[in-house]
Amino acid sequence: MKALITGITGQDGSYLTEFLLSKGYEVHGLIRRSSTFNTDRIDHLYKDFHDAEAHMYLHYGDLSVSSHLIKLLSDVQPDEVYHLGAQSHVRVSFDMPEYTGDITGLGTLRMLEAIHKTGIKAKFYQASSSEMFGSAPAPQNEQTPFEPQSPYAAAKVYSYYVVKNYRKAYSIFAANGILFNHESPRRGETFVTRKITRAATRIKLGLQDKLYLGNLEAKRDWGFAGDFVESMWLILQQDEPDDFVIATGENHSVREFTEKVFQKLALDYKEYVETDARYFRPTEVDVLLGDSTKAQKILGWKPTVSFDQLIDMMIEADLELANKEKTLLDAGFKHTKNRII
Ligand code: NDP
Ligand code: GDR
Repeated sequence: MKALITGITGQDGSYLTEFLLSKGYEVHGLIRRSSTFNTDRIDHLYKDFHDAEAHMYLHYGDLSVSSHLIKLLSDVQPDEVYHLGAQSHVRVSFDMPEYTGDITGLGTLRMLEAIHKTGIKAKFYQASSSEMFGSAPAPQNEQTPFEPQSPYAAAKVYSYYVVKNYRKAYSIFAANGILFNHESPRRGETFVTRKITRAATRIKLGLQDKLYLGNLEAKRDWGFAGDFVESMWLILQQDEPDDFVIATGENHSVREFTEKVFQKLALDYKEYVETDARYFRPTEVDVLLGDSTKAQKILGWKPTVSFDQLIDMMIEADLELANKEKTLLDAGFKHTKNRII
């Protein structure tokens, strides 16, 4: 089987690639040209294409250019397409609304049009999001009406509906996985969980003094990315295309997450955490809590990693990173990374 993944360099793309390779798939990924390396998360999976053991192939392109997508689909002829590529940061979508609409919204339409125009019989997975529920009361399931609260969420709602439309209009196997927040040691460092585990571990080792956050009262249903990518595959193994909510069914506030991380490092978060207005959103999503009964029944999917295990996993990985940084500093090297987040 052949899979094509957009967003292969992202958190989910890397876990999904590992998962599909372990199932014997040949995996093709769309990557953007960048002046710095952007393949950190998949470097461990890469083998030179001359190597007989190579099963992952990368192709340059961009979701803003239809011709790239049409060519890629014609060249690869995938059985399954996992469309994960997006401008995925909610706060940033307020700063870059038009770009977010173009990539996160129209990018999906371009992918579907490419499947339609090339006539390829690929199954299509769309990375829909719990952000689409926005201010709708919790718990949220497949019947909950969308009330998007950001340009990002509005773009995902657009994508959700074009998926349903192409399914009906052209009989394309196109399905939405409506995934609630999922995290891991590979989570981007500007998303709140990783920002917290990264900062707390650096504070523990004396590499940082303060952590500046936005709204501490927002509640999210946080799961482990490794569990969640499996649901993407299960959704495409069904006989009929359908839409599924994927969530743990448990939520916690940002404050609770922060307190727990610092506590596990024997620190009191109140001594280190301050709020900064720049991290608040013009419109916030206060409470997300997913009801994934349908996925559990039909897909047989359920999460395996608990909230506490997820935090432990992220702390362990970030402690190792902070230790490396400290070792370099102690040996006289300069700070290797100054982040703007
Ligand atoms: P990331 O932000 O980690 O990854 C986004 C990916 O999209 C990266 O590979 C990025 O490439 C790629 N990308 C961005 N812009 C373009 C472009 N113009 N052309 C081609 N590729 C592009 O996201 P996640 O892995 O966390 O999420 C995967 C998908 O799932 C996203 O669509 C996200 O919106 C959605 N989602 C995520 C959830 C989560 O909790 N993680 C929950 C629900 C939905 P590069 O590396 O070059 O930047
Ligand atoms: P989210 O994730 O917006 O849910 O989108 P994020 O981790 O960015 O925010 C979660 C909550 O934490 C609050 N918060 C902060 N957030 C960030 N990034 N930085 C801060 O300093 C901070 N302080 C408080 C936010 O206000 C919010 O309430 C993620 C992305 O992966 C989307 O692509 C995906 O669709 C959704 O999850 C489901």
